[in-house]
Amino acid sequence: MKKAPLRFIVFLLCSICTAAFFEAAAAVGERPAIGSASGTQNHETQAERDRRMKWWREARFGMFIHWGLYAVPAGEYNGQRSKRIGEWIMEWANIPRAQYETFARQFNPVKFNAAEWVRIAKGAGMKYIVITSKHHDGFSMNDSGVSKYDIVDATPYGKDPMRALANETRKQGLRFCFYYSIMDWHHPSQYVDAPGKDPTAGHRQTKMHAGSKPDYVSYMKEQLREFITAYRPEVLWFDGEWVDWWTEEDGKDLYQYVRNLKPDIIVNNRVGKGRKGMEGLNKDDQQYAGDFGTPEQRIPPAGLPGVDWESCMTMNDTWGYKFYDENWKSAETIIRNLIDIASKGGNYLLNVGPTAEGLIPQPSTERLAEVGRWMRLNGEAIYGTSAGPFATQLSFGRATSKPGRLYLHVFDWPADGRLQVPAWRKTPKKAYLLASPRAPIRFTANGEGIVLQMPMKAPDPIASVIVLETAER
Ligand code: JFZ
Repeated sequence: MKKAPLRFIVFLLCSICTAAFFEAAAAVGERPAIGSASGTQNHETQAERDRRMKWWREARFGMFIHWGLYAVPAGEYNGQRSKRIGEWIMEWANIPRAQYETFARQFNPVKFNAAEWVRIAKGAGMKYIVITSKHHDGFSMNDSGVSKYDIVDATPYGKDPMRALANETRKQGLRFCFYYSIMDWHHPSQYVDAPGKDPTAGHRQTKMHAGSKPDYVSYMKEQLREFITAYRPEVLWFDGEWVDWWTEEDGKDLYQYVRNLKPDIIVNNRVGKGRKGMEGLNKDDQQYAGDFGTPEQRIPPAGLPGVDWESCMTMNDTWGYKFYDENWKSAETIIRNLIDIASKGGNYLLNVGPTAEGLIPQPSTERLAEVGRWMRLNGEAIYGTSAGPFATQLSFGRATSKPGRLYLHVFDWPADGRLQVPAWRKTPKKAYLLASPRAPIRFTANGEGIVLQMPMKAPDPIASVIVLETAER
C-alpha cells in the first residue's frame, strides 16, 4: 500500500474513534449536574448562585464572534479548500507555525467598527457578546504582556479592537464576554505527533512536551489575569479542553482561579472534563467544574429543569470566516431555533465570523436584522422566560412561561383557526396575540384542555405569539 492512502485511513479511523468516543460518552448518565442544587461551587449557596446567574438566565440570546488570523486565509490555503470549519485551517491544511504566523502581517482590519458590531447584535435583540480572545491557533486578539503573538504586536493594524468592543458593548447596554482556548497550536509547550502532520501545525490532540505543562498553565493564568482585569468579561467561555493532558483537576483549579479574580464571573463547562461531547451537557458520575452546559450545533430534545445550558450555533457551516461558505440558515430557522431553545430553558449563542477587514458578512447582518424585527414585537415571550409547562412537545409550536403568563409560539397555524392546547396545571383567564394585546381571543375548555378561536390567518408566518394570562402561582 502506498503511503498517502494509509495516512488517509489512519485519519479516518481517528475521526471515527473520536466520534464513537463522544457517542459512547453521551450514552452515560441521564441527569446532568450542571446548575442543579448540588452543582454549586466556590462554596456559594444556591441563592448566591442564582444571583450570579440572573442576568445570563434572563438574557436568552447572545452573539458569538469567531475572529482571528484564520480570517486572512478565509478557508483557502495554497488553492486548497475544505468543508471543514475555517478557524481549523491550521489543522486541516497542515500549516506549520512559522507559515501560519505570516498571516499576522496581512491582518489589518481597518474597516472594524465596534459601535457597528454592537449595533448589529443589539438590533437582533442579543443581550451579550462572546468573542474569541484566543482560539486554538494561539493568537491573541488583545494586547498581551506575556505574548508578542497578538494583534497589537504582530499586525500592521497595531491597535486593540477588544478594548473598543468592550467599551462599546457596555455603552450600548450589553454584556461583554470572552472565549479562550486551552489547547494552543502556537505555544512551544505543545506539538503534533501524528502521521503526515507537521509537528508545529494544528491538531485536535496536541501533545504536551514532558515537563512543560506547569509553564503553559502559568502562561494561561497570566494571560487570563490580564484579560480579566483589563476587560472585566462577564463570561469566560473555555474550549479546547478535550486534549488528554488537561484534567478535571486542572479544570477545577482554573475555574477557581478565574472566580477568585472576578467572583461574579460565569464560566462554561469546557473549563473541565464534564462535557458529554457535542451534546454538551455534563456526565453525572461526579461534580464537574463550570456553570453551564454547552451543546454545540444542536438543541437538547427536552428541557432540563434546574440545569443552565446554552446552545452555540453557526449561521452557515463555519465559525471563522470562509469566503465560499454560502450555506446560510434562513431567518425562519434561526428564529424558531431561538424559540425552541427558550421553550426548553436554554440560551442561544449565535455565531458571526467577521472578515479580515473587520466586517460582519452581509448574509449574517441581513438575517440578524430579521431576527430583530421579530424580537421587537415578541421579545417579551423570550427574555426572562422559563421553559414551557408541557411534558410533550406541542404539535403546532412551542411554549415559554413567566409568572402569570404562558406564551404559545405558533409555527403551524391551524387552517380552521381553532387551536387545541393541552391541559396544564393552570387555567387561563385571558388570551390575546402579543402583537395586538387589545384584541381578545375567545377560548373554551374541552376534554383535552382548551380550544382557542383565533383569526383565520397567521399574523406572522414564522411564529405568532399568543399570551395566556393565568394566576401568578
Ligand atoms: C469548538 C471549536 O473547536 C470550534 O472551532 C469552535 O470554536 C466551537 C464553538 O467550539 O468546537 C469543537 C469542539 C470539539 C470538537 C469539535 C468541534 N470535537 O472534539 O470533535
